[in-house]
Amino acid sequence: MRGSDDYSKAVSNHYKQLMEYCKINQERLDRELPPPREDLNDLLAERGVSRRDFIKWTSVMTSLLMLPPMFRPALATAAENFSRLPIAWLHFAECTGCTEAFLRTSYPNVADIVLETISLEYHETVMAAAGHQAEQNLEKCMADFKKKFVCVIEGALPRGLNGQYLRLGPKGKTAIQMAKEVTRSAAATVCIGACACYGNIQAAKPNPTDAAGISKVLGISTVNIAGCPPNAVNFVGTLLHYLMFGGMPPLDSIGRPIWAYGQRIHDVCERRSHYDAGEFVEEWGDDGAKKGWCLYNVGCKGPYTFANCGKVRFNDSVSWPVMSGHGCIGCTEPGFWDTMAPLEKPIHEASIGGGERTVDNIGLVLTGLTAAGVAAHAVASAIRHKGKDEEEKHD
Ligand code: FSX
Ligand code: SF4
Ligand code: F3S
Repeated sequence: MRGSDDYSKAVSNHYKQLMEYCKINQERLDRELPPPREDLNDLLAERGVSRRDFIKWTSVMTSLLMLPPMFRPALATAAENFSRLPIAWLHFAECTGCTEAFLRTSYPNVADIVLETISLEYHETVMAAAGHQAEQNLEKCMADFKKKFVCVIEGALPRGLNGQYLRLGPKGKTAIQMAKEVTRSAAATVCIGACACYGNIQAAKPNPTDAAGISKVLGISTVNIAGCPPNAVNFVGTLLHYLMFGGMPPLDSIGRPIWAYGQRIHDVCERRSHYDAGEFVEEWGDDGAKKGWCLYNVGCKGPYTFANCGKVRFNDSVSWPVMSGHGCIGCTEPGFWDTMAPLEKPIHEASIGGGERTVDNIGLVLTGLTAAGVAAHAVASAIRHKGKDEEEKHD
């Protein structure tokens, strides 16, 4: 009994300290960041979102970020400060589907409205400026907000022909050159989408441009919001954490925030009971498909994939791939597409472990890897040491 009392006391002290840390950080940001560009409360009212709905959303986000309810007001403040965080958003080798998915939502929820207030100092798809003027915007952002802005990157970096497959801007810089320059002056680098995180389709065999993800090409640590496209909630939540604690949330061993990518799709899937009962869809449209059985035999890669898609869903939480009847194709994992092919057939498990029903063993190994990643990252540590590491690397 005494042991459990001591434990509760230790937990409560830990959260009190974390709250203190959060307060200090929010006061610091208040002094350092520019004034809000948008009034979130006005915007929410304009879109018909009541204060009550906003409070409900802050409770959900607080619990998604694995924080106790006492952090809800601090999260609300972070959401109101979202438009104060300067962002330089770069596009390299990709389809722009990530930006499209974030900006074109038909039924914007609170996370989408918060995202609308984002302070984009530079974003090739949505800014009005072009050519030299656009480049000046980027240079101004780097000078005015040195080590205070966040660099967001969509797309992979082609390394072939000395980076010449992708040249950008009026000076024709290679994507690699541009990425180096901007990430060097940023407080943090957040990769949006599988392309920036791990290379994705550009890096699929035969990879003629020798493309790869940002972290691999530049040798820096990045926060990887994986997925093709990723869920806007995972991006917004990660930046809210930054606005609360001044650092990124704990990451797994491949740079993904644990709060969003710490669970295996297969372990929280609504069709899991059918997997356990051996009830599988064998062909599109068969009886099993009509009954909502497990999609493993038609290629579901949920057993090898870590993400919160089943929990947060897409399009204002309406659905997610498995719910709509197609298996997960593993878009949040490195090596997607190659390692997840064939997409509509099971992977031949002999090549990754052997024998029948190795799925559960694979899950245990993958979960172990994630746990190792968690242990390697303390809250807010990813960024605080980054500036120093980066300067050493680039010098
Ligand atoms: Fe990649 Fe995003 Fe997929 Fe596309 O930019 S993650 S191909 S949705 O657009 O980078
Ligand atoms: Fe769900 Fe796919 Fe796992 Fe089946 S294999 S339980 S559909 S995640
Ligand atoms: Fe991608 Fe699978 Fe989620 S395909 S969107 S990780 S369900």
